[in-house]
Amino acid sequence: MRIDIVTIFPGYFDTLELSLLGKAKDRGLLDVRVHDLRGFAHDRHRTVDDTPTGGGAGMVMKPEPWGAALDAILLSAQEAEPGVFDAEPDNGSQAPLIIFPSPAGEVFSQSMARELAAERHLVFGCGRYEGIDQRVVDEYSAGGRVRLISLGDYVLNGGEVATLAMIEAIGRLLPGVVGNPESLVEESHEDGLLEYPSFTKPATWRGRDVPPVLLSGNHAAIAAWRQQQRIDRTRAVRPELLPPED
Ligand code: JEK
Repeated sequence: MRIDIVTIFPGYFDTLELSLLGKAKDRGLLDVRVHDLRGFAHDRHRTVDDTPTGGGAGMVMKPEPWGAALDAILLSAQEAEPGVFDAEPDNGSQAPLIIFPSPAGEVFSQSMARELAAERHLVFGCGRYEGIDQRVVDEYSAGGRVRLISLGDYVLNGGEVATLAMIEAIGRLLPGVVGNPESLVEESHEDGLLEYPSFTKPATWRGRDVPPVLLSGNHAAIAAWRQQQRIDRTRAVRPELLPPED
């Protein structure tokens, strides 16, 4: 998968070199390219923001640098793979999908991560200040390959942290990225309950014993205990995830 990121803070994405995703990059499974939006601002001060039209607090990102950055990325995608823009957006298009992290977007979820992991090319546009001039979203939405996605119902200072979280969730679903595919198989059979608690050695730590059933070697009893833990935990902290009882 190819991922382009447009940001005024490229340093946020240095962490993509670490851990699982760094290895995926080294192994050619993930091709991440970070672009500094200021490199597409052509005035002397490389200005990317301006005052909100109609008044209001804060600043808004100017459309021109965004247009230049996104056009350059889309052009390079087309040059790399000339067929990608041929199909219609609702007909299995392989054209890049542009994601604008936004507090006004659809809320990100595991099912969305699965959808996005099936894409060939994602482009993340990370806004700052009060966000990006709406005409940028409208301009690229005309191609039918734009999504506004929110990380959750709280306010961040920009799209960078949301982009990192989404890339981590998507990246671990790509074939060959997670070391032990068994853990992904387990997840794909998910029923929406919270997970069971995990333990390792030693069997006693600070007077706290591992639940004895886990040392019993009785695999059916272990599976039953874990499933009950999942139900109990879900009822305690996320009852809305439980199937409706009648
Ligand atoms: C992208 C700029 C900062 C801060 C004003 C007024 C109520 C806030 C934009 N889950 C998520 N939360 N926040 C973001 C996110 C924040 C961003 C940008 C994503 C670009 N900002 C900012 C305040 C406001 N609003 C009405 C909400 C707007 C995000 C994601 N993904």
